[in-house]
Amino acid sequence: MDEQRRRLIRLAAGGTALAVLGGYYVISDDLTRVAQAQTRKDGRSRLPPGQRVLKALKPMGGEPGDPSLERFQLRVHGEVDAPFTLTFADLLAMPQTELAVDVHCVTGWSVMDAKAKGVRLMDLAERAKVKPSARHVVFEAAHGYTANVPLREALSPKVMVMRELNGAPLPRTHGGPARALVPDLYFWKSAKWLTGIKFVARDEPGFWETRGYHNHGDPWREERYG
Ligand SMILES: Nc1nc2c(c(=O)[nH]1)N[C@H]1C(S)=C(S)[C@@H](COP(=O)(O)O)O[C@H]1N2
Ligand SMILES: [Mo]
Repeated sequence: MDEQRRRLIRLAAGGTALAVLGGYYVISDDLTRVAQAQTRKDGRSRLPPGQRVLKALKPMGGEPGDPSLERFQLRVHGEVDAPFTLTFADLLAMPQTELAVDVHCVTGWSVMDAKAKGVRLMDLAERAKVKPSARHVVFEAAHGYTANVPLREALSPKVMVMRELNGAPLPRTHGGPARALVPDLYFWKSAKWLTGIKFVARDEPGFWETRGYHNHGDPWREERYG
């Protein structure tokens, strides 16, 4: 991992960095206190340790993919019996799920209650007939960005291919036309400009996982770096 990013993460985790990577963020101390006092249905604290709450999701950069809905393709493949490729129209024709989710960036900010709409990964996995040999999911995005997630966690009903944010088409800066959304792992796992979902038997650490980030990335265990 490059030294500048490492330093930014250290600053953000310490609560002092407000200007981070390509924009500045308004951290709300009030929203942070509210979230810290709440408990999730699964018993975990609403806000993972070392995080502070931002009012709205901020674009964190990355190399954007093709914005065209006509050319959009999502390939579902790997350790499956029935691989397929979806157009954007195909994606819209699948059952749609709407969720309010909290997301947690490794640099120290969280956003609570973002409204996400899209297709659950578990529905795509069912359609692809995932083989028993599959153990991990690799999200594949434009320009070679990838992120790995254990299969069991990827099949959580909260994990989706997201195409709307807060009632509007997912902005390109946030990964539109469609991105992965894995709310319970650090946000780098949620690959923007998604092009593929690959099921694999053996783990394949992704873009950040091979650059110093933790291979798993659980915010409640502060699995920030490897
Ligand atoms: N394709 C792609 N996806 C990506 C990234 C990226 O650089 N490229 N960055 C990741 C990181 S580090 C974060 S924190 C989130 C940021 O998402 P946002 O820009 O919508 O806030 O996207 C993740 N997904
Ligand atoms: Mo990030």
